Amino acid sequence: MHFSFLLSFALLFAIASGHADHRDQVPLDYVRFPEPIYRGSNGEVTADAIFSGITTFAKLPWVQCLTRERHIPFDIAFIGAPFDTGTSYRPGARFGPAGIRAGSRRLTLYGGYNVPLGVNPFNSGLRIVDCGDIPVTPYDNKFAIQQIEDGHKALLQREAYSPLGNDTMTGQKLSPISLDGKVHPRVITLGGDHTIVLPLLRSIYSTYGPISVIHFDSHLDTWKPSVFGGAPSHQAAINHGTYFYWASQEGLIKNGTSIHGAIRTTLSGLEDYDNDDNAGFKRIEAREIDTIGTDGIIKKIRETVGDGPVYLSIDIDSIDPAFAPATGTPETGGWSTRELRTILRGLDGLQIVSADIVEVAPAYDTNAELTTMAAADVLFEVLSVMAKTPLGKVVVE
Ligand SMILES: [Mn+2]
Repeated sequence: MHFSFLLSFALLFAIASGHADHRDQVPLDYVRFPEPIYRGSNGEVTADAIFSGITTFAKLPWVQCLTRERHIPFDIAFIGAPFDTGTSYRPGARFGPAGIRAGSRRLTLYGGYNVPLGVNPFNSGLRIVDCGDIPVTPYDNKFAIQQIEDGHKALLQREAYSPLGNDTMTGQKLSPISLDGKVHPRVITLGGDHTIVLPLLRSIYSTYGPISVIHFDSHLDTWKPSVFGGAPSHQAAINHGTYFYWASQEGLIKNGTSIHGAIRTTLSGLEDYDNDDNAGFKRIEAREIDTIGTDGIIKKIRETVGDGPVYLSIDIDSIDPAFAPATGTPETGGWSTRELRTILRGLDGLQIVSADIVEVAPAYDTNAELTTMAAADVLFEVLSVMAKTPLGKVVVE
């Protein structure tokens, strides 16, 4: 094959010149934009492809989107942001991207068809890739936060591979919802602690302007630095409990159309809720699952965010530690993995421009990989919702 020839040539050249350039490394079983991984019963692909080889998210093709393959377009990209130096309690989310990828290995074993949503995101015509990780320094938070913003922007500000389709419900022509009128790809970020959402929202703002946020978390994360962390320095004031405070101060969040789900943290006092109101959020308490159920929660979310562009941020600690123990600040009394997945499927049809999952710290996981599997499966629902809904609004004639 032409490409393999070029690749072999590049590798030979690297070896011959004694210059083992990192950029020349590719996974051992690397296949560019393969046919759907599972091809029925003709024996071309066997189950061992799921547990052998180098692991990307859901065994998707690895594209070096930030370096030598920046010319390759895509529709949805997974990218890691291995940052955990904004954590208040248990560190370790820098290993989140690697852990989530390991937990995602089996997503396509049977083909990846999502029965309740009626879609196979891996076979939906979209080009979905794993871009690897944004390089993030563990020594300097200010620098790292800039790296994350730059890395995310470098992906988001490109044009998508596929042209915008028609509205899935009405069949009418769609027009893009971005500020520059172009169709941009969607980025799913694997955290990292929750601090990364500040640079991610800065990137989102550059393409979509102020955004509605759906935030699943046991904690508010809108705390003022004086309340959370004490803010001994300006840099310390930006951490995984305050990033939404800063995002709101910077005008990145659309006030009044954002909402938290699964909240159950203790507070410094009820004034934390006043502060949260001021940051632009409504709240769904974790315990509301017992009264209004998943249907009621879905309804509240949809009524709050409407049909405009929305960013989705999922803290794995929204799930109960019985199901997802490996996280930075676990809180009991959370939702089950099943409940969160049901709620996510209830977002079907929303204009989710990008998403993340954060606070997965694999060192605290069970040997059964409960948390990283939960994280991967949660993202499978997000990916399925994205695959079903093109990012566009119906053109009004
Ligand atoms: Mn959080």
